[in-house]
Amino acid sequence: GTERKWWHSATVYQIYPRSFCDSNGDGIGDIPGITGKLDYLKSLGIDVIWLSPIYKSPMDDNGYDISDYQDIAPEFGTIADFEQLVAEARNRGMGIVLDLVVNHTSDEHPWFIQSRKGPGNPFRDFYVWRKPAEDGGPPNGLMSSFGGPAWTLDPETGEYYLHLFSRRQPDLNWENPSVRKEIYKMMNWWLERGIAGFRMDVIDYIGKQVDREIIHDGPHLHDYLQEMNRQTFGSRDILTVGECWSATPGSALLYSGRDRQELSMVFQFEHVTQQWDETYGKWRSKPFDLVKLKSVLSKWQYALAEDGWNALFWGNHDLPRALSKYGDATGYPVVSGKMLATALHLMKGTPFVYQGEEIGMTNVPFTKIEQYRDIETLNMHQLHLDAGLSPEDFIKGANENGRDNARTPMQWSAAPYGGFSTGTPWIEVNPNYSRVNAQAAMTDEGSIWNHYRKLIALRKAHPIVIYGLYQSWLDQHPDVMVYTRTLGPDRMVVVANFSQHQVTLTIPDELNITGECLISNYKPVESLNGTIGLEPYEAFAILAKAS
Ligand code: TEU
Ligand code: CA
Repeated sequence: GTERKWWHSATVYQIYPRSFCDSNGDGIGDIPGITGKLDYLKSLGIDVIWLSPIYKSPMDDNGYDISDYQDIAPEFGTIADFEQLVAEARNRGMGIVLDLVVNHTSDEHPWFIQSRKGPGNPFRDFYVWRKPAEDGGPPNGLMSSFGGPAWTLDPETGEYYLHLFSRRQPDLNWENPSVRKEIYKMMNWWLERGIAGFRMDVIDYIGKQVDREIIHDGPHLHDYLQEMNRQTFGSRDILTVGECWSATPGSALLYSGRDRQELSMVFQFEHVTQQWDETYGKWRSKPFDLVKLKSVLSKWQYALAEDGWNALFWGNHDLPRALSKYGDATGYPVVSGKMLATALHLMKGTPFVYQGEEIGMTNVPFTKIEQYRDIETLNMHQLHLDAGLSPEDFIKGANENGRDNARTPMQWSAAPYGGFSTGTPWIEVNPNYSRVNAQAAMTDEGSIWNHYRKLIALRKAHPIVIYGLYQSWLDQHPDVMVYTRTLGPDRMVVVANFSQHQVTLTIPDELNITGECLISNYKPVESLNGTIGLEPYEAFAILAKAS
């Protein structure tokens, strides 16, 4: 049986600080803005808040390029602001999880400024330097996620340095024990400030072996994670979640198995990357396939049924808005938003709500590249133009999967700029803020927001939601997701119609059930047998408890 952990029953809310709430009118979200919204998060039932990076940074990648791990970016506030946030959150029974970005730093980090001075410098081996190849070009064929080679020639020393992201994000050399020691020291500095855990950025990369062109799952990855665990959070009861785009069910058990002394859980991305185009990746729009989506989600539920733990999410700051990607933002926004929440939150694992998902925020209809801010999008746009692809095609792809979709300001009310700021925001607000906003959602009993609030409460009220064994049904059904959770004699059936048309569903005899309707986005459904007619995006859960 699974040993009980506090984060098994928790729901995490991800905040992208730059876009959450601006308290001083400079158009940029900040920490006091977050502190001012803690009651909003408390009323939703949130237990943990994961903050995307708040540290000093030139903001080349909006904070995922850190120049001082132990100071706050001035546009976000001060250490005192942060400590107040931690205290105010704790007063409300909530914890703060920080984003640990240690695959790379900013090129403005003092370590890199020293390192690039040359081979004699004690910090030289904090980063990955290589001599040019025979032809004077990059040492090997590694490519950056943000386009182009992962190597940049540094004229000062005539050597190349590695950056798997932007050239302003030089990769740290984790093979260097001094690097690991400095990182652990920094982590303990934050742990002593009472944080509730870490989300670990591209943590599957820290075991990279560059000369063998091994980037993720390197041979020492798990040695480093076990060392990190021992040296920092292992003795504390905190939540750790690794971002692992390369994760498989097998590796997930290595990261999160109960006897592994590594992490609590990992984010896997198979349900995301399976929809991408083989050649153009996410930049070529492609509708998602429910049968494939269900098979990936079920595979992960089965793989971690007895050990390890799933992190459940539809979106984050790198992904398009869930309602636009998997729901129906134009036709049935409210019922499809509730359906998506029901399908995800009643699976086994810790749910992560991305800011704005709970009020049905959608992708933003930008029409020109000047509206975009994300370095990945801007770099890829240039590469598409260089490759002779049409700008219109690129914008179509960015509209569907660009990261800025998740980074437009949180929509608090119908006030100017959606109540996010009294000044001009750093990125345009989605024009639908007058209809889609937190103020309207909280006062509407039938809103997506209230549906999330109920789901989050269900997790706390019913152990079957946390620990029930997952079993999928009707796997080949193209429109409907059906699964059961069982715990002892109790059984819960979850049905979610992912389609915009009515569906007549034939219920397998094994699924016959009569019980309490825990939640629904139309009228309550208390029994299943024979056939049932589902409305567009209809979703519900029935719990049959042994009398
Ligand atoms: O993302 C890692 C990562 O691989 C993504 O950037 C992914 O490649 C991309 O979004 C797919 O289009 C983490 C952070 O979540 C991301 O915001 C950072 O840009 C990146 O690492 C570098 O720190
Ligand atoms: Ca501000």
